[in-house]
Amino acid sequence: APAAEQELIAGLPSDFRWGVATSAYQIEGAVDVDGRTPSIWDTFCRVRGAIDNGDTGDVACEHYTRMPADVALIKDLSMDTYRFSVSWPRVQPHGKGPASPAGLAFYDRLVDELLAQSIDPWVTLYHWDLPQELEDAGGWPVRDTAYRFADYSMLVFDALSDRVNTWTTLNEPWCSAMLGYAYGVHAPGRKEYPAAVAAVHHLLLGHGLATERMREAAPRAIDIGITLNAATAYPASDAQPDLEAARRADGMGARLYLDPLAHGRYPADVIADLAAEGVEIPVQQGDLATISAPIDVLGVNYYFSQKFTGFDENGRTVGDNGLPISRTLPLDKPRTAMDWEIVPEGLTDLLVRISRDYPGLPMVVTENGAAFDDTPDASGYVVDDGRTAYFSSHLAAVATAINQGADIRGYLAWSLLDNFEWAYGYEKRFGIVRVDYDTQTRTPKQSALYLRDLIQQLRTN
Ligand code: PNW
Repeated sequence: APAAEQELIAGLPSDFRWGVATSAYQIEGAVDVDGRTPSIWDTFCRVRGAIDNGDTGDVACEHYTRMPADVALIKDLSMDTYRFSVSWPRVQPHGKGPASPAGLAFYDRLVDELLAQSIDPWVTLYHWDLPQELEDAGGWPVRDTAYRFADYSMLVFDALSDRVNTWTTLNEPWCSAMLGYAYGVHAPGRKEYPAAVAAVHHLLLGHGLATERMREAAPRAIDIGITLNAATAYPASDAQPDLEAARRADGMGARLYLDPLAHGRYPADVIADLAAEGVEIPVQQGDLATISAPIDVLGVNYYFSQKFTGFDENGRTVGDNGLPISRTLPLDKPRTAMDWEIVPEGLTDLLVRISRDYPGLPMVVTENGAAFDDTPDASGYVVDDGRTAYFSSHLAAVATAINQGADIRGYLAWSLLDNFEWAYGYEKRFGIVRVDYDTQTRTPKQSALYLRDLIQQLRTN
């Protein structure tokens, strides 16, 4: 890595948390064993054209049966934290009612295995796999789903809270609501804009209800948080329409979540933007107090940032629909295989901005990583220079944010394994460990060894 980056990274705190992240549907496979019922992703994978190559999570990385070896791998890589998600339909097959003992038993074994290796388990309760039965009842646009989520959360909490100290309610509610219910590119594949905004509110309400109940039931001091995906929205220029486009993007992408969570109110400018589109957030009495229940840690997932303009190609600022123009323009940076631009300074700017606007909220980077077109040698080893450089530049960006006063406690790489990359199927590889899907062989890539060596060095400092 460049010397300037190395120096910044070497200055990271000695008690910094290091880990890797995964999610249930992306790695587990075993979708029809031990009483698990379909989630919205099992259903969506069967929609023609929804997923590249017609891929599904049916087999994935077979983590459900290979879990002990995968935990050993995390240990080999010197990670102290493993962030995984619990599959709702595995643990509570009907989305309501009793837990499935066999489903819970898997996570019970996983937690024991992690603790036996001195790895901290970080549980995410919802990483997008809503039980299909709850979608059939309306899904996240329906208020009842928030209460179902809180009930489900308590089933998991009751089973694991004797050993698990860190609990994350939701992973990236923006993705669940917008990709799932507005753009239709993620499960359940609906394109219903007002419903998507209702989904945002009910996801946040579910977070708040679960947070209140877990806190109340906690056997000791535990950490509760939520993970958001956010980015820095750069204006293309200082022209008013560009500044406005960046403001709107930041409003819908970040402040629509951060403001109710941290301040107990939806941002007035976003409410006004939505009203101009004829959309209202279905807030009921007391909801915002629930949503703003205190949390201990904010998870930040970061992949890229974008530049926004309020002008169309013809210089107009208002579209045919009467709404203001919002478009992204290239920042002219190199891109990953996802076609996402590589913008490490966007991570610094994001972390510094959150720490300034929402003070007192410790942060952990709960996902950061990149897909590249890996070329394995005969042994399966991948010299992934692009991914290694991505980690180095983004770790330096985190260190820069800390040096500017941001309270960042740790960094979790996405992802432990190549896995089911949602609408892109298995084509896009985010793993620091290669998975040969024919043999299920795991081979740490160069980037994994880079992180391992780095962690070992920093620990001995
Ligand atoms: C995250 N976007 O998803 C998820 O938490 C992971 O499950 C996923 O594998 C990872 O990032 C890589 O994609 C995102 O369109 C999906 O901006 C889409 C976006 C961001 C994050």
